[in-house]
Amino acid sequence: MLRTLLIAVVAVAAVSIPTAATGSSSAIALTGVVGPGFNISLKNADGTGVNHLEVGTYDVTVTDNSIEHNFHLQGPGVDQKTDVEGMGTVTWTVTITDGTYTFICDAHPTQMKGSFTAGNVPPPPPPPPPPPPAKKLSGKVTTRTISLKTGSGSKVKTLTAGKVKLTVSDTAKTQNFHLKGPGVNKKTGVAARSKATWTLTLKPGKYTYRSDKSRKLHGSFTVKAAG
Ligand SMILES: [Cu+2]
Repeated sequence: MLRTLLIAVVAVAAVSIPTAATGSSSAIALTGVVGPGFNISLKNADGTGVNHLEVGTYDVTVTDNSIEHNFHLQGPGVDQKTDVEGMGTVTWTVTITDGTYTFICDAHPTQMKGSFTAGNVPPPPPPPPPPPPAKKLSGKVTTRTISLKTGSGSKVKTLTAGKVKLTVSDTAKTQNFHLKGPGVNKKTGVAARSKATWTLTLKPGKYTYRSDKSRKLHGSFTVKAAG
């Protein structure tokens, strides 16, 4: 009876040991070295530099050869480092996921650095779109009329907030062109004929243009927020 029990215990132990061994050996080994000198590296088991890894578990064995440098591995879900003042060898078991990882010496981060990608690297964010060019407008005042038109010649009723380049033609010696609205208050002289070019930033709200000498000469338009 006791003999049977003993055999059973041995049998269970024999089965469980290989299971544990298989579990730990699934991690892939990488080797990191920092120092001596201003050298830092992270290599695959075959000695090549790590450029890209599959997603998974890795055993990173780091040898820190210097009291001036350290090895700092950082990226999605990973932040492991040795002491700058310390030396020695350490093994980190890390889970590498999609993204970009860096390894640097924290004391010399611009001179001693490296990086690799893993899994499906998220694409870099697209560059911001360039600001739209200034919209061209033309204003005109005569002795009897005032107008504000777009580049294509239609009357300005609504605009999108942003930059405009307004060319004003003041052909009347008795009138002027006066534009007023959020952040803008520009006018030509009443007594002179003149041409003016104003680069303006229009903000959401209502703008009016008029002659300061005649109530009949006026107009308005609305500016809406961009996007
Ligand atoms: Cu360093």
